[in-house]
Amino acid sequence: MMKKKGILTLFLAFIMVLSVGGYLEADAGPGSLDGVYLYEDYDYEGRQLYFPSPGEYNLDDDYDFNDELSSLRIIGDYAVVIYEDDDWSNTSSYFDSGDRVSDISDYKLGNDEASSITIYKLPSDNGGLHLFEDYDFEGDHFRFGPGLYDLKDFDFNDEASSFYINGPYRVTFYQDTFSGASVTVTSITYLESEKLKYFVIGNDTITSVWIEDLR
Ligand SMILES: [Ca+2]
Ligand SMILES: [Ca+2]
Ligand SMILES: [Ca+2]
Ligand SMILES: [Ca+2]
Repeated sequence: MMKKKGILTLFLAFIMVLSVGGYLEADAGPGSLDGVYLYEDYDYEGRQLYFPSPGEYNLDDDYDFNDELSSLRIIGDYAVVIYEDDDWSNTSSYFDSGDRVSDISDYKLGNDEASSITIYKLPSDNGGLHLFEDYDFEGDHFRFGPGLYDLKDFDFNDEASSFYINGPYRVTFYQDTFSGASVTVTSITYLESEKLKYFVIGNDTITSVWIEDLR
């Protein structure tokens, strides 16, 4: 009986480790597994945190990594939003698949400021909704897979000016947080009409998006 309980306790401990996201630290050397890598120093040096799973993470209590981030890398199809404050608030910077950031002071967030992050899994082959800050696919760029997204969480409220959809997705754009005026576009109608490349649902008004996978 004792033995069985011991195994159960071990099993529960394992589940708990998994449920906080699972991370490992390595002193040096770039990882090769898919995921998001955060580094204490510039040029991918110093203490490293590795996140293989989507989720929301506070860097303060859980990882003893508050206001430490200086560089990062993303391997595979992930996006990460990095926030200045705990609990996913205040200024943020967005990065996605393949990004290598050797010096985060070049970005809005700044050096040694990061306190919380959200990691998203993205579709393969550059799929999903691509949103741009400016017309003609210029300026800051964001990519989203299936799901509901409040652009305020991305520090990107009322900023989108152009978009395209890559793959079999239906996208609903809302002027408010999943309410107010909305427009739904599917990638099929997009493919049929080049003009939709330049279709904008009210410039600088989009606050949230809902992306459905049509497969
Ligand atoms: Ca640092
Ligand atoms: Ca901070
Ligand atoms: Ca804009
Ligand atoms: Ca709006």
